[in-house]
Amino acid sequence: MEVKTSLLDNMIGVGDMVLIEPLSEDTFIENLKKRFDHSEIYTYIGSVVISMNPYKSLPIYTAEKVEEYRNRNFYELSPHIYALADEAYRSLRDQDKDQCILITGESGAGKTEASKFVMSYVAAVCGKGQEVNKVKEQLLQSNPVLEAFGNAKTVRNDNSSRFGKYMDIEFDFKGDPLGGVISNYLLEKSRVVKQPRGERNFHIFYQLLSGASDDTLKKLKLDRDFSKYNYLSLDSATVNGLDDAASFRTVRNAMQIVGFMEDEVQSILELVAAVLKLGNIEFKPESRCNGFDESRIKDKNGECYIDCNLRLLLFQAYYARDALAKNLYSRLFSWLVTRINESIKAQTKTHKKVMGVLDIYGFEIFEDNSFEQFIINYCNEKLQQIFIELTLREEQEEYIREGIEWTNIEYFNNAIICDLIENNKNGILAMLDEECLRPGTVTDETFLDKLNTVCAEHQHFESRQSKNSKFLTDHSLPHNCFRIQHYAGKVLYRVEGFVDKNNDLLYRDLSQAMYKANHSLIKILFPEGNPAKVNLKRPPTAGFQFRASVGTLMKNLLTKNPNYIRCIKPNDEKAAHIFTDSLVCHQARYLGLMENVRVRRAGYAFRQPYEPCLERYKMLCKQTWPHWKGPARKGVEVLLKNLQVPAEEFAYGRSKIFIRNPRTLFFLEEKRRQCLGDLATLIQKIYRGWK
Ligand code: AOV
Ligand code: MG
Repeated sequence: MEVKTSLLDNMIGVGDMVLIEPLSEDTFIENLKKRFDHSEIYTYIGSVVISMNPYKSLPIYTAEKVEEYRNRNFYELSPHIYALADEAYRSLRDQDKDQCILITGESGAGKTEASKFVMSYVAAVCGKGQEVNKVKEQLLQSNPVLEAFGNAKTVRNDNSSRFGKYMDIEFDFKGDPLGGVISNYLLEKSRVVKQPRGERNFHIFYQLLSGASDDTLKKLKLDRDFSKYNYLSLDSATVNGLDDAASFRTVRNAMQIVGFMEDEVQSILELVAAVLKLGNIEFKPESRCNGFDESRIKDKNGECYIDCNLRLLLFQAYYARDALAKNLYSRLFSWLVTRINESIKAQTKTHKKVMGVLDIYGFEIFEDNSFEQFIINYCNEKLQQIFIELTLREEQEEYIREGIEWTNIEYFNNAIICDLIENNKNGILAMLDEECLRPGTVTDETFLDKLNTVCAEHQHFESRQSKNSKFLTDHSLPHNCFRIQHYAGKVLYRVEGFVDKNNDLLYRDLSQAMYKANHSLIKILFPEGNPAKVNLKRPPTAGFQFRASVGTLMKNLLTKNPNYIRCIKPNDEKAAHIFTDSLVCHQARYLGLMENVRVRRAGYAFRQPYEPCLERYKMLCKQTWPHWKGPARKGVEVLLKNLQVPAEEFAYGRSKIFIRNPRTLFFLEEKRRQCLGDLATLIQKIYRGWK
C-alpha cells in the first residue's frame, strides 16, 4: 500500500479525508467541494470511496484509465472507483476472498451508474476468450433489460431504479467469469397504474411506443401516441436527454445477447401492450333487476360483461382492473429476472469465487410517502446497519489480528430504527401483518390506530430508558399519517393503501381468467389460477416477503468482504457544476462519514505492510538505503528511529506498521519529496551511503 503524493495535492484538495488537517465538518465539505470543482468526483476515507455525482460525462472511464488502474495498489493513483474495483477483484482472485460491493446513497446520487462502472471494469480486466467474452457480454447486457422494465423517471432521478438489485458475479479459480445470479427486491408496481406528478411510468412503455416499427405496433394493436393511454402520464412523457426510441433498440439488442428467443420477446411485448390496454378499459354502472349494481366494460366496439363471476361495484371494477395490471407487470418483471438468470447462470458446479454488487433504490422523501417509500427506506436502514457494523467490526478485527489496542468511537447506531420496523413482535411490519390477517373490518385507519397505540407505548417506554425513540407522534400530524425519524431524516408516511399493498391479493377469478388465457407466458405468470392446483392458503404478505428477502441478503453480505461506495448528490437540480453545501453536509452527516474518518484516525489513520513501507521510505535513512538486509519490520524500526519520529506515533503490528497521525505521514512524504526533488543531493547521498 503506497500513499501517492497526489492524495495530498493542495490544488485539488485532499484525496483521502483521513489526511485532512484540521478535521472538521467544514474542512470535510470544503475538501469535497474543491475536488468537485476540479471534476475530481472520487475521494477516499481510507478504503471507502466517496463518489459525487458530476451530472455530466467525464473522460475518466476510458480503456486507457482501465489500463492505468489495472493491477495497481489502491493508494498508488488518484482516487477512482476503478481502484476499488481492482482491489476487490484482485483480492477475490489472488486471496480467494468473496467480495461484495455495497453502493449506497440517496435517490439520484449515482449508485446505478457506479454499479455499472464497477461491472464494466471487472469485465475489462478479467480473463479473455470466446466463451468468457460471451459470459461477460450477457452479464453486462442484463442491465439495459432490467433498467427498461424496472426504472422510471421520478422527480429525483430521470433514471430511478424502482426495484432493488443484487447481482452475484461468479468466477473460477483463475478469476475468469463463469456467470451470475441476480436477485430482485420488490418492484414499485403501483407506478404501473398511477404516477405522481412530474413522473413517468416504467421506461419500457415509452420505449415500445416510440421505438417499435409500425408493423410491430400494428400487430400489438398499439398506437404510437402516448396520450391514448390512461396509464401513461402526459405531463412528462418525454424526458430531456432520454431517447426512448434509441433505448428500445438497445433493449431489443440486449435481450438478444442475453439469450431471449424471438418468440419470447414477442410474448413480453404483448404483455406490455396488454397492460397499456387494460388501463384503457372503462366501466359503467349498471342496475340489475335484482337490485344489485354491477359494472360493465365500456368498449368502443360494443359492450361485454367481464368474463368472470364477479358482481363488482364501479370502484371495485376499477380496483380489480388496476390490481390485475400491477400484478401482470410485476410478475412479468420477476419472470424476466428468472429468465435472465437461466441464461447467465454458471455452467459448472465447481467452487466459485463470488463478487456481489448491490444497487438498491436510494433513500427517498417525497411530498407524499406511501408503503413503497416505507419499504425502500427500511432497506436503506438495513444497509446503513451493515456499514456501521462492518466498519467497526473490520477496524476492530484488524487491530485484534495485528495485536494492537483499540479505542472505541461513538457512532449513531440505527439498530433502533431497524428494530422499530422489523421487530417480530411489535415492529411496524409485524403489526401491519397482524392487522392484515385479523378477521373483521380492517382498514388503513385501524392499522394506524394500532400503530399509534403500540408505538406510542413503546416510545414512552423507550423515552424513559433512552430518549431514543424514532417513532414520532405529535398532535400536529395529519390524521392519516405516521412519522419516523430515519437515519437520513424524518419521513411522514400516509397510511392510505398500506393494508391493501401489503395484502397484495388478486381476485381468484382474475387469476383463473389469466390462467385460462390462450397465452403461454401469462399461464406461467399466474400458476395459482390453475383450477387443478387451487391453494386456499394465503400467500405471504408483501412486507413479510420483503423482510425475509432483505434478511437473507444481509446474511449473505456478512459472509463477504465489503467494499463501500458512498454516493453523494451535489444538488437537487440534477445539474452539473452546482454544489449545494447544505445538501452535501446533510448527506455526509447521515451517512456517518465524519465518524468514519474519526474511526480511521482515532486508531491509526494509516497502515502499511512492512515491505512496501520500507521500500518507499528507505532512502530517508543511511542504514536502510539502498538495501536493507534482514526482516522488513526491523528495517522500518531502524528507519523511524533514525528519523526521530516519537514512538507514540507508531504501533508495530504483526504484519503492518500502523501510523497514528496523518501529520507523520505528511512528514515522511515531505521528506521523500525533498529527497526526490533534489536529485543531485540524492545521488550524493547515495554515493556517501556507499562510501
Ligand atoms: P441512483 O441509482 O443513485 O438513484 P443514478 O446512478 O441513476 O442514481 O444516477 C442518476 C443520474 O446521475 C444518472 O442517470 C446520470 O445522468 C448521472 N450520473 C450519476 N453518476 C454519474 C457519473 N459518474 N458520471 C456522469 N453522470 C453520472 V435511485 O436508482 O433514484 O436511488 O432509486
Ligand atoms: Mg439507481
